[in-house]
Amino acid sequence: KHKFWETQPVGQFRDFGDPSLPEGPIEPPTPLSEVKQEPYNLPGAYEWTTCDMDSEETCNEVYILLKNNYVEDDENMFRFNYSKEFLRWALRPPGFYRSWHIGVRVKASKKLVAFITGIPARIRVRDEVVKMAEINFLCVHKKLRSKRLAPVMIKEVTRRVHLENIWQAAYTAGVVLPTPITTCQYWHRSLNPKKLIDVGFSKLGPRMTMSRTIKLYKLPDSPVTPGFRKMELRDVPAVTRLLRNYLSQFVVAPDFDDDDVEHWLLPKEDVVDSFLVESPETHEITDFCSFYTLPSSILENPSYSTLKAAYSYYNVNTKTPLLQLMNDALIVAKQKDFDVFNALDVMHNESFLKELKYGPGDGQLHYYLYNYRLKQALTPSELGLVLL
Ligand code: YNC
Ligand code: MG
Repeated sequence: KHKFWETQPVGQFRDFGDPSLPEGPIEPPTPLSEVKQEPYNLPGAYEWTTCDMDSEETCNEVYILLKNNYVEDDENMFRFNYSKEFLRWALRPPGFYRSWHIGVRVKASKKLVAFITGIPARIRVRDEVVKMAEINFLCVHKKLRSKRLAPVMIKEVTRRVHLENIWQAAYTAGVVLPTPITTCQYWHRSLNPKKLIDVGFSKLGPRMTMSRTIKLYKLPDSPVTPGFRKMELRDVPAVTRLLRNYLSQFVVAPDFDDDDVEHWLLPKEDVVDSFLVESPETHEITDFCSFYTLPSSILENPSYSTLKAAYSYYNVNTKTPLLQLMNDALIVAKQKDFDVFNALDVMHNESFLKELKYGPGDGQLHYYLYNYRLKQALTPSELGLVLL
């Protein structure tokens, strides 16, 4: 059934829940000299290219490929529209490898028709920190689908990850593959219900009018928590401490240091927003929340072309109730003109989703590890990892 995935070192459906199999790497690393030195073969009309995301021209080609061919919802009404600034941020974290930003071009025209990326990350699984690649942005042009190009791209990124002496990876997908470590659900909190209904993102509830719906989702004009403010560079050490301590409770979570926090969480306009609570008395940083900006193109709508969506990222509370902290996040997202605030049911998110009027989405997000077996699947609340 999975001609490609059956050949890969991933938990196979038949082994799942078999207590005799140990947790950890499925295959041991091979000596680097035994890693294939040449790229995998592509069909004759295509060639590999390494995409330099510093180059305005290349970044634009990637942007256009994804804008026209990347992930859509089940009903093909919306398609992710990652911005160029977002792509640069997502693909150039501390220690990134340019060789892991892999494109495929048509030899004759040089047109970019496929893409896959990896970035390095330290991910903790129980009490072991594992160097991994996070794989993302796998995309094949719509006209080249179902030609088995994806397996070649996955093998090529794997080869280039192996060349850096890294043997594990983490990734998410909307499709079921062997074998999810957990399956999460997106929840959506309307900020601009009129537009969401007009574009078909949400429906007017039964026995609801538009004006009652608008009133239902109304929010205060500004955050209510005293000391709630935007994160700054000087906050990096305190945020790292807060986040490391918080993430230590989850079974799978990133192992962030100061450099990672500066890259991933310091606010970057129209890419990532982070806020914290600084105690007005002690000036201690007690709580933190963040979200990233990922608009979607609205396909075939006469009045609107983009849906402005915020995605919950990492949130930590020690003093402020999580419900209040996340309501303040909704308030600042509304101030910034987002139409909707999305969150997965990971970490402690379940505790605020219903009360803050999020509704469950359709479609699921499956999390995977490559070459690392877990004895049992996790619940979403045991997962402390958010991929972009
Ligand atoms: C997918 N999303 O099952 P089998 S998520 C992984 N992730 O193989 P073909 C996928 N595998 O089942 P197409 C996958 N989607 O026969 C399909 N597959 O064993 C598998 N969509 O290949 C599929 N982006 O080329 C099958 O299919 C085989 O032409 C079929 O191309 C697939 O970024 C795709 O959703 C997804 O652009 C490129 O449909 C195409 O359909 C497309 O005939 C729209 O492929 C955009 C989209 C996916 C977003 C993502 C994470 C990717 C993770 C890849 C796996 C990484 C493994 C770790 C590597 C490093 C290891 C180290 C160390
Ligand atoms: Mg294909």
